[in-house]
Amino acid sequence: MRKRIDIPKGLYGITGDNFAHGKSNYQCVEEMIKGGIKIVQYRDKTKSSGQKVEEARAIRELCRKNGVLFIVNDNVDIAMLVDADGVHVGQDDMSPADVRKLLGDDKIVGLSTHSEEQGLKAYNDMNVDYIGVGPIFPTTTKDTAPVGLEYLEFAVANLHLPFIAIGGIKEHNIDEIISRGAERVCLVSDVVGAEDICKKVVDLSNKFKR
Ligand code: TZP
Ligand code: MG
Repeated sequence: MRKRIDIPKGLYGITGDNFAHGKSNYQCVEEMIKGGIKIVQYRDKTKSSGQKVEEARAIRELCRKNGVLFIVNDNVDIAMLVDADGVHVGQDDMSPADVRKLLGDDKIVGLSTHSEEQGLKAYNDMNVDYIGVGPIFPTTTKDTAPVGLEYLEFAVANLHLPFIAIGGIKEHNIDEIISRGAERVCLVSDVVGAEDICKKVVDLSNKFKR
């Protein structure tokens, strides 16, 4: 049976150039990497597939040069084309088992979960290397109702696979997440919307060290 691939602890980066005050996704990822981020997901819900391939390919090379894991959201075809390290899917996307069939055992498959039931199902599915747990707090970045801290607490206690706490998390409330035992956290708008993304990543990463 395959073993789950380990996922770096600390901050998990996601692109979102709509929050980035004119910076491109590439520029945002450059700054995230300077700040020390070790895993980045390419997520873009508006560009054409041609534009996404071009952008993903460039960011993939940037990540490779810097030893940073590169994950593609939704598009298994784009992930395969650019030789990404993995794919992240949601509950309504291609199933983790089908993604696994396409990618093989050596790539990372991540799955968004929004409830205890979905979390338990993913925990029992060895095709899934990590899960997203959220949105913890209200967010405008994704159209899903917040699940609250209860699901996070359930995940810490019961789901022994790497999970990324996500959704409405900001510098001012990340301590509530880390203090509950989350070892991996993603902040989309707070990071890419920061004036100095590199400094933001450094400051947030320091919060895991206390
Ligand atoms: N999945 C669950 S919440 C979310 C995703 C991609 C968006 C999180 O964005 P933000 O800006 O950190 O609330
Ligand atoms: Mg999706």
